[in-house]
Amino acid sequence: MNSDQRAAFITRRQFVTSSAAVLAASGFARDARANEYLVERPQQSGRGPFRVIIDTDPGVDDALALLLAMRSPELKIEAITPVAGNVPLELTLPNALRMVEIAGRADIPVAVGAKAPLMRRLVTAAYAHGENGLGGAVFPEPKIHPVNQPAAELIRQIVRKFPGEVTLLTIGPLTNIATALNLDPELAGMVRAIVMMGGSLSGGNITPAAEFNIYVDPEAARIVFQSGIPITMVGLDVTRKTSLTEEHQRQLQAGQNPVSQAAATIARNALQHNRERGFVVGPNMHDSLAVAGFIDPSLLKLKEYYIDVETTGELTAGETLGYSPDAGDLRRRPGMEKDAAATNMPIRGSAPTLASTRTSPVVRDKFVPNASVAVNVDSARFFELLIGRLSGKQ
Ligand SMILES: [Ca+2]
Repeated sequence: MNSDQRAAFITRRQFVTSSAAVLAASGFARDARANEYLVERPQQSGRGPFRVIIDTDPGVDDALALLLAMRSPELKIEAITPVAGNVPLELTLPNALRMVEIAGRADIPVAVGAKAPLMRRLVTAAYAHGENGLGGAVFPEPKIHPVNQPAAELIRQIVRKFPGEVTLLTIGPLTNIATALNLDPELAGMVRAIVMMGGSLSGGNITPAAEFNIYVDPEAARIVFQSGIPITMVGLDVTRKTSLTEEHQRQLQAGQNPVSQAAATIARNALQHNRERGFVVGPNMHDSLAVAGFIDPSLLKLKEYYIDVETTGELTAGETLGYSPDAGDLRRRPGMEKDAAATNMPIRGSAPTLASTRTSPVVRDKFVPNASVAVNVDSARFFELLIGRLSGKQ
């Protein structure tokens, strides 16, 4: 496939992505009138199991997300692929192995991912996750080992083995996923969907512009957003509403199983870390929300956007831009949402510089959504699911 063919392929795939059939298949219902995806209940009973690969950088909230996933019968976890992010790979890899061991799920292959972003030096978030990535919670060295294939290769093999079936749950920087897509140009067309913790349409957390996962590897994120794979973006817009509390910690502590006890230890350390650093908010369960939103889509309210990633800004790299003809100042009054001027909204970039060969600010002629972005969350029901699953109550 040459680059022109690939561009046409992506355009077609993006068109298909926005179709009701794909959305229904991915478990989200579309309310055409509001152009939003609303609850479709009941979802939980009988949903799945779905084949998933979890790409992760544990990470306090990753650790709890992994434990949640491994206790959820809706998921058939084909692999876990640690990547450098919150802390270096030397820590995210053993942290992932520890969680697999604690959950008694040594059947799940864990594959070694990327040590560094595609084109940048690694920036970590030890300030939020502690030097060991688990808020300082100490667990024994894992006894189990990763498989031989590198993460990107294992992702490729699994997706090719089950074309159209595998959802990528990505809760770290997107380096492994972009590497897999770069290895195999046909792979994007075989991935069922991506459910991503990442991005924000309402400001960042590591810079005013960027959410951490996208900030760490914006070039990888851009490859993923432009891949044509149907994406659900669970970003800071909703994950900011998932602060863990002392009460949640007590509920985990009361759970009489190794998973609940480990989660309680991590939660206790994370709360203490947050308190000592004086953070007013959090610790937020960003990654667990992405996993929970896949398990039970009725937790999230979604809206279609065209998402692009800033990669060249001196201060803003990793910012996710959300284009929509019916958001912000561009929205039309009822009855005019389908006006040609609205639906033909071009995607506008920065004004061309004198030195550039680009002469127009328009980077795409027409709005075609490439992601469903979570714009609201039922936080109470999210925590019921998270704490219930971890503590063994549901
Ligand atoms: Ca993470």
